[in-house]
Amino acid sequence: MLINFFKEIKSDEKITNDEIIKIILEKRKITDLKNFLNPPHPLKISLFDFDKNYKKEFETVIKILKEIKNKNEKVVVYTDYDADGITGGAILWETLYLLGFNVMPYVPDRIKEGYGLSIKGIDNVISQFNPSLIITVDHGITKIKETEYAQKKDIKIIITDHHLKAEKTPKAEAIFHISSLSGSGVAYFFAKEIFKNFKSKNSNFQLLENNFQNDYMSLASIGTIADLVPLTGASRSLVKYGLEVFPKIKRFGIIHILKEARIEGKKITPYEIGFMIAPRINASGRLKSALDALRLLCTKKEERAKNIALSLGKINRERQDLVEKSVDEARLKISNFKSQISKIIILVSDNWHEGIIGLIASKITEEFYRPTIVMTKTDGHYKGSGRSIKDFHITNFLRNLKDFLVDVGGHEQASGFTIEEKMLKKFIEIAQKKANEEINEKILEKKITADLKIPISKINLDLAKKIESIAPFGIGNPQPVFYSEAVIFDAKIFGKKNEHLKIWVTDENLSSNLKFQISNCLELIAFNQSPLFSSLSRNQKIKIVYTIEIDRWGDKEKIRGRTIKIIK
Ligand SMILES: [Mn+2]
Repeated sequence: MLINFFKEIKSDEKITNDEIIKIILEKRKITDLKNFLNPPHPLKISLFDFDKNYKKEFETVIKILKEIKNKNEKVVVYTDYDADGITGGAILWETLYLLGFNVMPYVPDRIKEGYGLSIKGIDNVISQFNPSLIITVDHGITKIKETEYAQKKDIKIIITDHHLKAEKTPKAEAIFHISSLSGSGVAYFFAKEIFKNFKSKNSNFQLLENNFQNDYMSLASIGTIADLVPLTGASRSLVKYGLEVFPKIKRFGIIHILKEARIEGKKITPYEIGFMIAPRINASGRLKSALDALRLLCTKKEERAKNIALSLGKINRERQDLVEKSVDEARLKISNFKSQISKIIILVSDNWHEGIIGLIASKITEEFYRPTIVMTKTDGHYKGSGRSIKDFHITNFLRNLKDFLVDVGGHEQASGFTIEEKMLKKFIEIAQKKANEEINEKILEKKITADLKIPISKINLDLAKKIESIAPFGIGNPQPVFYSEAVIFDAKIFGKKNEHLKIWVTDENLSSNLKFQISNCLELIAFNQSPLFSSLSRNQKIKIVYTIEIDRWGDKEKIRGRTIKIIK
């Protein structure tokens, strides 16, 4: 196990906690400290702050919307089926609806239509709603011929998206493409600008004002975290303030998701969003229609919200079971490999659910620390999903094999592709061969990355408080990780089944003198690590990689560490 760190702080070094924070943020290329510690409120950020050309672009939007409203023509908000699309779609659909537009949401079917605008999807929209305008949320920036197709059918297209641009963009009536935001973030600022233009004399003025201050901000924070958008700049503003207002939200959909996930009344952090709330919204689109999740977020009927939340909870558990079962099958396939595990793991099934192959690949990558490709049969084709380890660009790897593939897309760590059945065998053979050439042992060595190597004596409650001030943590701004070489003072096991471990550690140079006592030690919790207990002893040297947090009860505060890895 390799432990990487950005900088080492020595025990005789004089350094303040503020300086430690500065070093940590520097590593993240965050230099505007003032703005970072006090990010501007999303209400103070305008769509036009992202690109000054948007003022002109937006005039077109207003012109189109006014015309449509006068003629009472139909608008369709065409969104994506994942948590980012669903929350963004909810924001934009509801804004237009409350402003009196004749507007419907449309969420494509993941399996039958696939991601984004499609000819099939546009045909469905026409037959169901016959709109004169489609506004996309969280997709569209690459759909040139689909945009043209809709326009030929006399439908205007406005695109809001954050995905990677291609060389050419569609000839839509207006495009708002902001890559530093999530799709729901773009929808938030876009909808807010529409509200600003149509708010006068509107009877829902107060309601919408409140929504942009609370509900829509927290919906956008769900989409931003779920889509793994870096929590810096305006995305940090949305998430920081969006999470703060969660307790104020009376929206039945949110209340009942929290209830069903048993986190009602709990502080909502990116963890609760990423592991409890977003998976429930995503589950809907993975296993059945995602429109239910959008309905849940917008319904005014409490009974309906409760029922959909319960059903999403159930689908999410089904999804978890399905992933678990499929991962078991994947493990079995791996154990059947004749020789040792190859440098890239490639797995094929005829019956894994297409909606979860990415999740299977993630779990296998994590467990075996190998880039992993998982493929499953769909009608006529195989769909594939790849996940990678540090320092290996899986999408570039697949792009170099594009002669075998129908299409491929993604980024460094995650990829999706389609392949024809007759290409499968050859593809696997060549991919294995290329992986053998390109992946060296160094890449396959498991690595842990810490921000700082630091003596235990420099870790204190005030530092933990300063760290809290740079939250929320997530992509782009992860929770700071420390690495210390320490000695053990004491250890014990705890938990319902004695499954957890608690250790008290201090610096090595303290262990031989009178200061070697519990009050000078840092207490650390190691979840599910009790099997280590019997191999630990006082004075033993260990290496620990950990995060720190504040343990609060009543009005008492205490610093506590949480181990990521203990290395003896
Ligand atoms: Mn998105």
